[in-house]
Amino acid sequence: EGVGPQEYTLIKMRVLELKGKLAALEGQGPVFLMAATLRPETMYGQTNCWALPDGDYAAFRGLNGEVYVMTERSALNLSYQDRTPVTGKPEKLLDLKGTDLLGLPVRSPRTHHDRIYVLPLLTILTNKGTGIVTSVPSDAPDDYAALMDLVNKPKLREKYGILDEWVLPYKVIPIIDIPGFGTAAAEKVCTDMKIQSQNDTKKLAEAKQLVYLKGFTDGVLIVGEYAGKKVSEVKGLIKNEMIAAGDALLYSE
Ligand code: A2H
Repeated sequence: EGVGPQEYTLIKMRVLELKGKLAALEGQGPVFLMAATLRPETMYGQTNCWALPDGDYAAFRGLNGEVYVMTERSALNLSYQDRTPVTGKPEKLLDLKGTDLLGLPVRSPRTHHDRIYVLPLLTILTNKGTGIVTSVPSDAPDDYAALMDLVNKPKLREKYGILDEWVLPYKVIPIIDIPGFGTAAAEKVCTDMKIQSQNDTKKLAEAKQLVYLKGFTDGVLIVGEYAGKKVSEVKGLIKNEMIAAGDALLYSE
């Protein structure tokens, strides 16, 4: 990666039912999965969220009596950024595996659906961000390819215990128009490049380059209160509004 720190926006996704192992967090305060993104302006297009099934996660005491679920490494970084109660000492409440998170219903800011579900993404790196990723298949080629894997491969859903109703009702939501790419740029690029799965990493890296840059420089939002505005003009505004509303935090690493 480049020189200097990378700044992410952590999107706070409220867990709506403390199922399975998370039942141990009952009474500890509102529980949030903390998804790291570089594209806060795309949150209108979320269809699900991602965790790494084999990944190690934990629940930590956050600000204002809240609970944050993320990797231990990212919780430590966040604590040094004064976004946990004690600097340099994140208080761990519960160890979790990615498999404990799969199928949890969450409510995420600016999302069209009242609830979206945690699904498996096998290409998540645990040494980047929080290990939780939000899914915007209209604009992120990785998200589109991984969602199509789950839609098209019942065996894959079965392997991870993913119910059809967590996946199949959630279609790509057009949110940004990019001249030459249309309103579902990631879908177009994945189709044009014949990307077959989330493991098509070389092609996906190329696809990502293409739509990421174009989306920022030429993209125009087509939903929400900034519909008609260029992404480059409103990205910072949307990010700051979510932070002010308590729906997001800044995080650097
Ligand atoms: B982005 P960079 Cl719409 N492992 O958010 C793998 N990928 C991760 C991750 C991890 N541990 N943590 C975050 N990410 C994803 C939205 C998005 C993103 C859109 C379009 C492009 C895009 C919705 N997913 O990223 O390596 C997150 O996905 C393209 C670069 O730090 C995060 O932003 O450059 C991005 O990768 C961070 O990637």
